[in-house]
Amino acid sequence: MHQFHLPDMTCGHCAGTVNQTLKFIDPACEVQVDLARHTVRVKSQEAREALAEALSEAGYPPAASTA
Ligand SMILES: [Cu+2]
Repeated sequence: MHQFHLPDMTCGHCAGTVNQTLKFIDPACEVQVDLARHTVRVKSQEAREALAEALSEAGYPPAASTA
């Protein structure tokens, strides 16, 4: 289970993009978005770095802290 803090994920459209981005990297992953906290939990076998890089490229760079 990975958790990312995405400060730029602010609305439903962002959440959709984040979801699509993660599913593109790992179609089998489970994604749980918390818009209020700007966080996303990802259940995936993929390396954290691979997911973080894809999110950054999609315009949602994860913040250093995951809290
Ligand atoms: Cu948005």
